Amino acid sequence: MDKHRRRARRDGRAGRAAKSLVVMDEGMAVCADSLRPKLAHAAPHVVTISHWNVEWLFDGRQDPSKSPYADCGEPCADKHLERIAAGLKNTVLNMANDGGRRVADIVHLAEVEDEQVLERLRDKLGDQSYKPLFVKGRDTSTGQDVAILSRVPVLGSPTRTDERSQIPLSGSGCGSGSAGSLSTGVSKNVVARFDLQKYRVTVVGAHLKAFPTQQQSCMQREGQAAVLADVVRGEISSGNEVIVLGDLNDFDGAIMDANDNQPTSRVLKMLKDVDNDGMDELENVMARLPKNERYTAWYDRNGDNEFDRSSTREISAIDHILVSKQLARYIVDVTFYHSIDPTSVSDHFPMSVTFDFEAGGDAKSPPASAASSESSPPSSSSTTSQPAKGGGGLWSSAGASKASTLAFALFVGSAVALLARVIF
Ligand SMILES: [Ca+2]
Ligand SMILES: [Ca+2]
Ligand SMILES: [Ca+2]
Ligand SMILES: [Ca+2]
Repeated sequence: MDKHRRRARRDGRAGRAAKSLVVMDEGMAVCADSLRPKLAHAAPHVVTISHWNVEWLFDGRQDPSKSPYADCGEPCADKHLERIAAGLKNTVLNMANDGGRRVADIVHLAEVEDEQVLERLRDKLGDQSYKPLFVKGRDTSTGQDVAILSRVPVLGSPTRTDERSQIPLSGSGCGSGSAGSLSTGVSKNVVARFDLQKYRVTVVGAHLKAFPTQQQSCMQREGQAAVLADVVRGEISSGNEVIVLGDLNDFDGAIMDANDNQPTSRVLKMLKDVDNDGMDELENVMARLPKNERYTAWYDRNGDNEFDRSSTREISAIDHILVSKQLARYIVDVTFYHSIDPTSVSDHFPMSVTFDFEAGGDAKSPPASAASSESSPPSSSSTTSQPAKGGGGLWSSAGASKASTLAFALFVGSAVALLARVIF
């Protein structure tokens, strides 16, 4: 938070002259905008989907005191909005990316205040072909929401899940002690469906509870993962492909990030193997990157407000894009954009995955090294801590019935229930 306060004060002093904080080349962006092709209202055969935690993209008016711009107000919030717009134009929306092939069609954002701020961001980007998709969430503590800008038409209206999970889940590796509450929902999530070529794709965006290894947060996040896994199973049962993306605030124990961070939770495992049968339904696209590029966030561990690019101590991969296996066959590119200055723009880095639906759709598996040497669970605890089946859902809470022989029946039952209640 010190970093935020310093930034806010600096913005307050510098006001509109703080151009040097912007990481992009403004001239290039204007040029890029004028070159942006006008897309037909249908998904092109090359589709890029991106995610970025834009760190308190608020309007500076009556913002929660946790916001770094609460004190300085609108001038600082406006400055931050400009930085984020510039950051987007310089990364996931940069026409220089592969001749425009990798310009994002669907951008998921975390830490957006509301629909009005989302619209202001879109207007700042200067491209009205991106439509704001927003469903107000339930994080009353921060007021933060997740949101989507999309130039692919959404099917119906975007929605969200308000389901809850009991916590802690049995077999949790989060640690002993209280979960701090009896149940949890996913306060920040969005569910939107798109037709991407011949596939109906459900995009599930989320921002999960912060603090990867803190015990109660870990337990809550596992409950949140159980809720999202329910949604994913329902969508797959409906015949849809699925992309789960966002700030999941947790590490993937099967794919080491650049700093070898290990999760204590099973959040990523649960979101990849959504029916807990030992086979992943979703692939983490990070596996396709070399290990030294696998980081999405900066944490100023030594509190010096400096990001030391020569060290891995302050970086981690806690944002993720998980893609169902059928879609994953079409992945032609994965990029984490590390050009962003995390000390002045956002403490997270933007990320993209690009699909080419005319590129064959086969032989696009992650590198063998990622699959073989790194997809093994890091320790025996991964197998011993398998979540118990039964109870009220696929992942039961501690103390709930462990009627594993009923697991299949319950799975079918929950899938039918999901079909009935999930969305549209
Ligand atoms: Ca506000
Ligand atoms: Ca809000
Ligand atoms: Ca599975
Ligand atoms: Ca530092």
